[in-house]
Amino acid sequence: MSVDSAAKPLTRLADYRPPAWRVEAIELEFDLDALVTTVDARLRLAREHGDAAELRLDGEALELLHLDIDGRRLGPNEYTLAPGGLVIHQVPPRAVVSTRSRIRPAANSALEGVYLSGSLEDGFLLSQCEAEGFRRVTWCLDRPDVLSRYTVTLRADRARFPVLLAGGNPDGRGMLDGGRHWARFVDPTPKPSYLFALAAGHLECLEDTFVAEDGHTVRLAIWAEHAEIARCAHAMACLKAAFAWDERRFGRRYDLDVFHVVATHDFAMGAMENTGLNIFNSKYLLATPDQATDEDYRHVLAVVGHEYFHHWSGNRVTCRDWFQLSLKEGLTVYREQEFESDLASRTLRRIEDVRTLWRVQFGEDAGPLAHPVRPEQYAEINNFYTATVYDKGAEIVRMLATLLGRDGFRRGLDLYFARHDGQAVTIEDFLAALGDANDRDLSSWLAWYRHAGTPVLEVEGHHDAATRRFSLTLRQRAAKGDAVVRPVPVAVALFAGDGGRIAMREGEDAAPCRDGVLLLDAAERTWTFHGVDAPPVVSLLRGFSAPVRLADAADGTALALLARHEDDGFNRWFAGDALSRLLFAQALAHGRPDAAPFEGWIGALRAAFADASLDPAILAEMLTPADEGSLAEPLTEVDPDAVRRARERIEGGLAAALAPSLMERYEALASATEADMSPVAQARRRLRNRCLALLCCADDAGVARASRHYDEARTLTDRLAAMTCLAQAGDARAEQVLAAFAERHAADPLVLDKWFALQATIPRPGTLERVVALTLHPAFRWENPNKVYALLLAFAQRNPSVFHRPDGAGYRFIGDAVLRLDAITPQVAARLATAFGAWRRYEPLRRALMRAELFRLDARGGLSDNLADIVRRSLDAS
Ligand code: B3K
Ligand code: ZN
Repeated sequence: MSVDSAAKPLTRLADYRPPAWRVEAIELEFDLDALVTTVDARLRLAREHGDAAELRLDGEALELLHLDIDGRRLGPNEYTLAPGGLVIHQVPPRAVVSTRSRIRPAANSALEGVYLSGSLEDGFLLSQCEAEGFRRVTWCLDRPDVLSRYTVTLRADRARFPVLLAGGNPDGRGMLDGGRHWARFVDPTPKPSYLFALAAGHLECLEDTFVAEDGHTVRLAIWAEHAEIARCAHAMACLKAAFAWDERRFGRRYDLDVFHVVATHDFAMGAMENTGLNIFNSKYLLATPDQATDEDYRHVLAVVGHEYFHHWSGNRVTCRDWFQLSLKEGLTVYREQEFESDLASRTLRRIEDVRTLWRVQFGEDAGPLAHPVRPEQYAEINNFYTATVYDKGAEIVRMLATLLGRDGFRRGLDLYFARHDGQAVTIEDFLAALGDANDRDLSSWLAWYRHAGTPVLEVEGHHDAATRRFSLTLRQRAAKGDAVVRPVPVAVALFAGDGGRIAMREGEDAAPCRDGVLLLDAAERTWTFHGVDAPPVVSLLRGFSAPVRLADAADGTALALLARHEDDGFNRWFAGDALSRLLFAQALAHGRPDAAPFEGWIGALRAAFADASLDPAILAEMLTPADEGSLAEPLTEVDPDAVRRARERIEGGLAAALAPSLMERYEALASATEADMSPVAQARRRLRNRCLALLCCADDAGVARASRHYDEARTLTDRLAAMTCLAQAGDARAEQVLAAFAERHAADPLVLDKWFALQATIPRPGTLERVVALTLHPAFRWENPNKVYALLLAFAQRNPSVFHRPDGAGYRFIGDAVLRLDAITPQVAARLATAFGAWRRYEPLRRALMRAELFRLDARGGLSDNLADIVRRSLDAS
């Protein structure tokens, strides 16, 4: 296949047409079996638009056994089977189309449609439909704007599949002849096909109830295999918290009688929000202190919340087409962020989100895979579940919430949900509802959805001592050089030289500023503040109020002042981070950072150590310079070895300068090793482990301390922290500890994933050979996405100096892995292949090698649509 010939034709937003047919109801009957499952489908159809009698149904990997219309069997000349679908030539305006087909779950390694999790003997069956997997279940109109009522009957051998589950409310169950049984589920609310789900097998249940404010009681059931059901208690607590929070904060109630969640180890992503039957990657559901890290505990909270919040932002109000994906994902990520912020630490969650935004989304937006939050076209929609759609989409929602204020935003969302309940809508509908509820025209916000690229914010301050006025000019420049103006809320505070806040009194002639937020709604605007005695230090983008890059070369003295005195926790961290980036740039350019800003940084960190009110988790973040990927992101001609050396200088300098404080704090936090999973205990562990890691950079005593830390560890978090220090230091004890760890956790795939990832990210020359050897480890399975992500994606994304080895061996290894995976799970192969996306930003040797690797993949031919799309876009874009 050549670069020019995409395998799959493009789907374009401009070509959207409402569906010609409505599917009022779907009745599905499954005779479940791992090898061959039979699916009977009855679609009650009504023609909605046009008078064409032809009906095209989507279908993939289905074996059609027969096809009836209104009870009459169709002959072979009455329909045409084509790749990807079935065309029935004559269908009356109202008709019941029935199909019987065969599917083969155990042979389905794509992890879309119905497939088998675990072994043929005792694994269980489950489904994944978003975005276009329902067409692998049965013949259908597989598009999100076709909403239907679902009645699902499952039949199976009772001994082999004792539990039968589908979305919706239970509607009867019973025994059949021959040891078989059945169960029926009815979903009273019309839904799109991507939200269909089933699960069947040996599953055990953890049950609880949630009683809503109006007394409605929901049965909550988390299902997992026998060995894992005891690890679901945290997830249940999170689920109840999510129900309560969405009711309190956004007035959202759950309307079905049951809410099921199923855990599987075989899942290509995090989790899936199918109505009434969420399906989760075990990684985001199971958590006990010995088998999950603090980070896992928080991820479970966030993902359980996220999927539940989709019940309204996604399911009850869904997307008209897949171009609108961010309508549900951006909004739901925002809701998830708020959930965790309200329940745990707002500042910490914001720091983590912004770190990810910079590292992943800004990079994506600057490279060949860049696309608008609402793309205009796609070849393969599965490749658009990206940081741009999710995280930049959430940033847009966050800006709107900032603009409208807490109450205004709530009013807007209330109207959006009330107006569009039961509909499939667009981003325009969302903006209209938020605007109507607040008497504002928000149409200019569409610019954020329509245009790719990260805007640059230029800032100019001017102080006039005579009039005691300070004027601040903000200017926006679109990254791609176009003239698009986006509304940019810039939250600002002014600080005096002694670190005190200066009140922002605006002049009458100025553009309005509400609660310190300046709305830059033009290419350029100026605000004038009165009563300012001396040139102030401006703290910009407080709370990271807009997803933009700041243009100005940072002033080290001003940043050091903010890193000490900002009372917005995020911007205090932000200033320190900007300062460390400045030092990194100096180290990269001339081998070492300049003394004065380095002292300023260390001084601010010393002050942070002395600040008893500072959350230990935030101090830990202040002590963590950006990773190599994030530091390299704004660079051109990247040399990953040079980036690594420069970062090590900064981190090593920090460790040396602060060693006594690090040591003292490390000792003082000894009690943080207890297996207490409260946020306070987690924050203390986070700081203690950060001190440990920095002390390891400082001297050999640090490595001995890590070894002791491992022996004394009471939590998985501590054990991994110590093992990482030993492995990264190349210490002799590392191999022994790694082996003991693998033995201890041999039966636990999730913990072994961490062991794989830890080794894949050791930034030492022999790591590639280690990773190659680990692909032969008995616990590694190419069919299992978690394993692939833990070993291969972690290597490609989080070990830049080894993945980018100048001999190209890292590229060749990942290229081979991509090809191998493409024959198994194309989605996973495509995701891994994005590791080559940024090839243009590297120095000439690596650039040529990465490009050659992409050409090699392309030349192979027969690639899946998923992979072909990533390869083509990576090479194509100018
Ligand atoms: N909606 C799913 C993602 C589906 C991905 C399909 N390739 C999970 C989520 O965002 O909640
Ligand atoms: Zn989601």
